[in-house]
Amino acid sequence: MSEHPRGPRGLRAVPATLVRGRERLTGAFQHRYPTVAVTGMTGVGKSELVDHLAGRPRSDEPPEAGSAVMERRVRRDRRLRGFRFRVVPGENAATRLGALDEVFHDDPVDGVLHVVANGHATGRRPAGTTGAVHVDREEQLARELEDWTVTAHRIASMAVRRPRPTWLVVVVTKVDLFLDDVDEVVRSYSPGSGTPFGDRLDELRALAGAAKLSVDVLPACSRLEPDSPLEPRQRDAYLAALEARMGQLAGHV
Ligand SMILES: Nc1nc2c(ncn2[C@@H]2O[C@H](COP(=O)(O)OP(=O)(O)O)[C@@H](O)[C@H]2O)c(=O)[nH]1
Ligand SMILES: [Mg+2]
Repeated sequence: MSEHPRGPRGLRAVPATLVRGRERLTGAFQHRYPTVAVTGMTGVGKSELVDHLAGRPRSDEPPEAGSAVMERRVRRDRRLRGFRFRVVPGENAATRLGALDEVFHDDPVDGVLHVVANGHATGRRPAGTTGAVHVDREEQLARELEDWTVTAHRIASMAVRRPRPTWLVVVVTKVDLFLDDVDEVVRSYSPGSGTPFGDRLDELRALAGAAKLSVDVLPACSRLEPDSPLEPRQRDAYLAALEARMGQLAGHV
Protein backbone atom coordinates (compact mmCIF):
# COMPACT_ATOMS: atom_id res chain seq x y z
CA MET A 1 0.00 0.00 0.00
CA SER A 2 1.43 3.32 -1.01
CA GLU A 3 1.86 5.89 1.72
CA HIS A 4 0.91 8.76 -0.58
CA PRO A 5 -1.55 7.54 -3.19
CA ARG A 6 -2.64 11.09 -4.04
CA GLY A 7 0.54 13.06 -3.66
CA PRO A 8 2.70 14.15 -0.75
CA ARG A 9 0.04 15.78 1.37
CA GLY A 10 0.93 17.11 4.76
CA LEU A 11 4.68 16.88 4.33
CA ARG A 12 5.42 20.44 5.23
CA ALA A 13 8.72 21.82 3.98
CA VAL A 14 10.42 18.43 3.66
CA PRO A 15 12.08 17.98 0.27
CA ALA A 16 10.29 15.29 -1.71
CA THR A 17 13.48 13.37 -2.48
CA LEU A 18 14.31 13.06 1.21
CA VAL A 19 10.85 11.82 2.00
CA ARG A 20 10.94 9.22 -0.75
CA GLY A 21 14.28 7.98 0.52
CA ARG A 22 12.96 7.57 4.03
CA GLU A 23 9.90 5.75 2.75
CA ARG A 24 12.00 3.29 0.82
CA LEU A 25 13.84 2.45 4.01
CA THR A 26 10.83 2.14 6.28
CA GLY A 27 8.12 1.21 3.78
CA ALA A 28 8.58 -2.50 4.29
CA PHE A 29 7.57 -2.12 7.95
CA GLN A 30 5.06 0.67 7.76
CA HIS A 31 2.18 -1.41 6.50
CA ARG A 32 2.19 -3.29 9.78
CA TYR A 33 1.37 -0.20 11.80
CA PRO A 34 -2.33 0.32 12.41
CA THR A 35 -3.75 3.54 10.96
CA VAL A 36 -5.53 6.07 13.15
CA ALA A 37 -7.74 8.93 11.96
CA VAL A 38 -7.52 12.03 14.15
CA THR A 39 -10.66 14.15 13.88
CA GLY A 40 -12.12 17.18 15.64
CA MET A 41 -12.78 20.84 14.94
CA THR A 42 -10.06 23.34 14.11
CA GLY A 43 -8.01 24.59 17.05
CA VAL A 44 -9.05 21.77 19.36
CA GLY A 45 -5.47 20.44 19.69
CA LYS A 46 -5.20 17.61 17.14
CA SER A 47 -1.79 18.48 15.69
CA GLU A 48 -0.20 19.09 19.07
CA LEU A 49 -1.57 15.83 20.47
CA VAL A 50 -0.38 13.79 17.51
CA ASP A 51 3.07 15.38 17.68
CA HIS A 52 3.31 14.07 21.25
CA LEU A 53 1.92 10.64 20.41
CA ALA A 54 4.34 10.36 17.50
CA GLY A 55 7.18 11.19 19.88
CA ARG A 56 8.00 14.57 18.36
CA PRO A 57 6.59 17.28 20.59
CA ARG A 58 7.28 20.82 19.45
CA SER A 59 9.00 23.04 21.96
CA ASP A 60 7.82 26.26 20.33
CA GLU A 61 4.30 27.50 19.75
CA PRO A 62 2.86 25.58 16.81
CA PRO A 63 1.99 27.43 13.61
CA GLU A 64 -1.51 28.88 13.22
CA ALA A 65 -4.15 26.34 14.20
CA GLY A 66 -6.06 24.79 11.36
CA SER A 67 -4.10 22.89 8.77
CA ALA A 68 -5.27 23.11 5.19
CA VAL A 69 -4.08 19.59 4.37
CA MET A 70 -4.20 16.18 5.94
CA GLU A 71 -1.19 15.78 8.24
CA ARG A 72 0.54 12.43 8.42
CA ARG A 73 2.68 11.32 11.34
CA VAL A 74 4.15 7.95 12.19
CA ARG A 75 4.92 6.65 15.63
CA ARG A 76 7.77 4.22 15.09
CA ASP A 77 8.53 1.35 17.38
CA ARG A 78 11.11 -1.37 17.11
CA ARG A 79 8.64 -4.05 18.11
CA LEU A 80 6.16 -2.95 15.45
CA ARG A 81 3.90 -1.32 17.97
CA GLY A 82 3.74 1.91 16.07
CA PHE A 83 0.84 3.82 14.58
CA ARG A 84 0.24 5.80 11.44
CA PHE A 85 -1.76 8.94 12.17
CA ARG A 86 -3.95 10.81 9.67
CA VAL A 87 -5.01 14.20 10.99
CA VAL A 88 -8.17 15.27 9.17
CA PRO A 89 -8.34 19.05 8.60
CA GLY A 90 -11.03 20.94 10.49
CA GLU A 91 -14.21 22.50 9.22
CA ASN A 92 -12.57 25.50 7.57
CA ALA A 93 -10.48 23.50 5.10
CA ALA A 94 -11.53 22.85 1.50
CA THR A 95 -9.68 19.52 1.66
CA ARG A 96 -11.75 18.26 4.60
CA LEU A 97 -14.32 16.23 2.66
CA GLY A 98 -11.66 14.47 0.60
CA ALA A 99 -9.72 13.68 3.75
CA LEU A 100 -12.82 12.27 5.45
CA ASP A 101 -13.48 10.11 2.37
CA GLU A 102 -9.93 8.87 2.43
CA VAL A 103 -9.76 7.80 6.09
CA PHE A 104 -13.32 6.48 6.43
CA HIS A 105 -13.94 5.04 2.96
CA ASP A 106 -11.11 4.76 0.43
CA ASP A 107 -8.42 3.56 2.81
CA PRO A 108 -10.35 2.93 6.03
CA VAL A 109 -8.44 3.36 9.27
CA ASP A 110 -8.20 0.86 12.10
CA GLY A 111 -9.09 3.32 14.81
CA VAL A 112 -10.20 6.88 15.46
CA LEU A 113 -9.14 9.54 17.94
CA HIS A 114 -11.87 12.16 18.03
CA VAL A 115 -10.52 15.20 19.83
CA VAL A 116 -12.70 17.62 21.83
CA ALA A 117 -11.78 20.40 24.25
CA ASN A 118 -14.86 21.42 26.25
CA GLY A 119 -15.28 24.55 24.12
CA HIS A 120 -11.61 25.56 24.41
CA ALA A 121 -10.74 25.25 20.73
CA THR A 122 -8.40 28.07 19.79
CA GLY A 123 -9.90 30.61 17.42
CA ARG A 124 -8.30 31.31 14.09
CA ARG A 125 -7.07 34.78 13.30
CA PRO A 126 -8.31 36.41 10.15
CA ALA A 127 -5.47 36.53 7.61
CA GLY A 128 -3.07 39.43 8.12
CA THR A 129 -3.92 40.09 11.77
CA THR A 130 -2.00 39.18 14.93
CA GLY A 131 -2.75 38.57 18.58
CA ALA A 132 -5.12 36.25 20.41
CA VAL A 133 -8.65 35.77 19.15
CA HIS A 134 -11.56 35.98 21.53
CA VAL A 135 -13.84 33.02 21.13
CA ASP A 136 -17.10 32.35 22.83
CA ARG A 137 -17.09 28.99 24.64
CA GLU A 138 -20.75 28.26 24.02
CA GLU A 139 -20.20 28.91 20.34
CA GLN A 140 -17.16 26.63 20.30
CA LEU A 141 -19.13 23.89 22.08
CA ALA A 142 -21.82 24.17 19.41
CA ARG A 143 -19.14 23.84 16.73
CA GLU A 144 -17.67 20.79 18.45
CA LEU A 145 -21.11 19.20 18.29
CA GLU A 146 -21.60 20.09 14.64
CA ASP A 147 -18.20 18.65 13.80
CA TRP A 148 -18.93 15.50 15.81
CA THR A 149 -22.27 14.99 14.07
CA VAL A 150 -20.55 14.87 10.66
CA THR A 151 -17.71 12.65 11.85
CA ALA A 152 -19.96 10.25 13.77
CA HIS A 153 -21.94 9.54 10.59
CA ARG A 154 -18.74 8.77 8.72
CA ILE A 155 -17.56 6.43 11.48
CA ALA A 156 -20.93 4.65 11.53
CA SER A 157 -20.93 3.98 7.80
CA MET A 158 -17.35 2.69 7.96
CA ALA A 159 -18.10 0.44 10.92
CA VAL A 160 -21.18 -1.18 9.39
CA ARG A 161 -19.38 -1.94 6.12
CA ARG A 162 -16.43 -3.81 7.55
CA PRO A 163 -16.35 -7.23 9.16
CA ARG A 164 -13.82 -6.45 11.90
CA PRO A 165 -14.46 -4.06 14.78
CA THR A 166 -13.40 -0.42 14.79
CA TRP A 167 -12.23 1.44 17.86
CA LEU A 168 -12.96 5.01 18.82
CA VAL A 169 -11.39 7.04 21.58
CA VAL A 170 -12.97 10.40 22.37
CA VAL A 171 -9.98 12.40 23.60
CA VAL A 172 -11.01 15.21 25.93
CA THR A 173 -7.95 17.40 25.72
CA LYS A 174 -6.77 20.72 27.22
CA VAL A 175 -7.74 19.47 30.69
CA ASP A 176 -5.18 21.96 32.08
CA LEU A 177 -7.85 24.58 31.34
CA PHE A 178 -10.57 22.91 33.45
CA LEU A 179 -8.69 20.86 36.02
CA ASP A 180 -11.39 21.10 38.69
CA ASP A 181 -14.03 19.61 36.41
CA VAL A 182 -12.15 16.92 34.50
CA ASP A 183 -14.33 13.99 35.65
CA GLU A 184 -17.55 15.83 35.05
CA VAL A 185 -16.45 17.01 31.59
CA VAL A 186 -15.27 13.53 30.60
CA ARG A 187 -18.66 12.21 31.69
CA SER A 188 -20.41 14.81 29.51
CA TYR A 189 -18.63 13.38 26.46
CA SER A 190 -19.48 9.78 27.37
CA PRO A 191 -22.12 7.35 26.14
CA GLY A 192 -25.32 7.50 28.16
CA SER A 193 -24.54 10.94 29.56
CA GLY A 194 -27.70 12.50 28.16
CA THR A 195 -25.78 15.47 26.73
CA PRO A 196 -26.17 16.34 23.04
CA PHE A 197 -22.68 14.91 22.42
CA GLY A 198 -23.48 11.77 24.42
CA ASP A 199 -26.77 11.32 22.54
CA ARG A 200 -24.94 11.38 19.19
CA LEU A 201 -22.45 8.88 20.59
CA ASP A 202 -25.32 6.59 21.64
CA GLU A 203 -26.82 6.91 18.15
CA LEU A 204 -23.49 6.02 16.60
CA ARG A 205 -23.17 2.93 18.77
CA ALA A 206 -26.70 1.85 17.93
CA LEU A 207 -26.09 2.34 14.20
CA ALA A 208 -22.75 0.61 14.12
CA GLY A 209 -23.64 -2.13 16.58
CA ALA A 210 -21.86 -2.52 19.89
CA ALA A 211 -19.84 -5.49 18.65
CA LYS A 212 -18.57 -3.45 15.70
CA LEU A 213 -17.44 -0.38 17.61
CA SER A 214 -15.64 0.04 20.91
CA VAL A 215 -15.85 3.44 22.56
CA ASP A 216 -13.53 4.94 25.17
CA VAL A 217 -13.48 8.48 26.55
CA LEU A 218 -10.16 9.63 27.98
CA PRO A 219 -8.84 12.95 29.31
CA ALA A 220 -5.64 14.38 27.86
CA CYS A 221 -3.37 17.38 27.76
CA SER A 222 -0.54 18.09 25.39
CA ARG A 223 0.52 21.73 25.75
CA LEU A 224 1.28 23.30 29.10
CA GLU A 225 1.11 27.07 29.36
CA PRO A 226 4.05 28.64 31.24
CA ASP A 227 1.87 29.22 34.35
CA SER A 228 -0.03 25.96 34.04
CA PRO A 229 -1.59 24.42 37.18
CA LEU A 230 -0.77 21.00 35.70
CA GLU A 231 2.68 19.49 36.30
CA PRO A 232 4.57 18.17 33.28
CA ARG A 233 4.62 14.70 34.85
CA GLN A 234 0.80 14.81 35.17
CA ARG A 235 0.55 15.77 31.52
CA ASP A 236 2.86 12.88 30.64
CA ALA A 237 0.71 10.51 32.71
CA TYR A 238 -2.41 11.49 30.74
CA LEU A 239 -0.59 10.86 27.46
CA ALA A 240 0.85 7.56 28.72
CA ALA A 241 -2.63 6.33 29.70
CA LEU A 242 -3.94 7.23 26.25
CA GLU A 243 -1.02 5.47 24.58
CA ALA A 244 -1.51 2.37 26.73
CA ARG A 245 -5.19 2.16 25.81
CA MET A 246 -4.44 2.65 22.11
CA GLY A 247 -1.91 -0.17 22.35
CA GLN A 248 -4.54 -2.49 23.85
CA LEU A 249 -7.11 -1.54 21.24
CA ALA A 250 -4.65 -2.12 18.42
CA GLY A 251 -3.69 -5.49 19.85
CA HIS A 252 -0.12 -4.43 20.56
CA VAL A 253 -0.21 -5.95 24.03
N1 LIG B 1 -3.81 24.85 27.19
C1 LIG B 1 -3.66 23.94 26.23
N2 LIG B 1 -3.50 24.32 24.96
C2 LIG B 1 -3.36 23.37 24.02
C3 LIG B 1 -3.37 21.98 24.34
N3 LIG B 1 -3.21 21.29 23.18
C4 LIG B 1 -3.10 22.18 22.19
N4 LIG B 1 -3.18 23.45 22.68
C5 LIG B 1 -3.10 24.70 21.91
O1 LIG B 1 -4.27 24.87 21.13
C6 LIG B 1 -3.96 25.48 19.90
C7 LIG B 1 -4.48 24.62 18.75
O2 LIG B 1 -3.76 23.40 18.73
P1 LIG B 1 -3.55 22.59 17.37
O3 LIG B 1 -2.88 21.32 17.71
O4 LIG B 1 -2.89 23.45 16.35
O5 LIG B 1 -5.09 22.35 16.95
P2 LIG B 1 -5.67 21.65 15.63
O6 LIG B 1 -6.22 22.75 14.77
O7 LIG B 1 -6.78 20.77 16.13
O8 LIG B 1 -4.58 20.87 14.98
C8 LIG B 1 -2.44 25.67 19.87
O9 LIG B 1 -2.14 26.98 20.26
C9 LIG B 1 -1.96 24.68 20.91
O10 LIG B 1 -0.75 25.05 21.50
C10 LIG B 1 -3.53 21.60 25.71
O11 LIG B 1 -3.57 20.43 26.08
N5 LIG B 1 -3.69 22.64 26.60
MG1 LIG C 1 -3.74 21.11 13.14
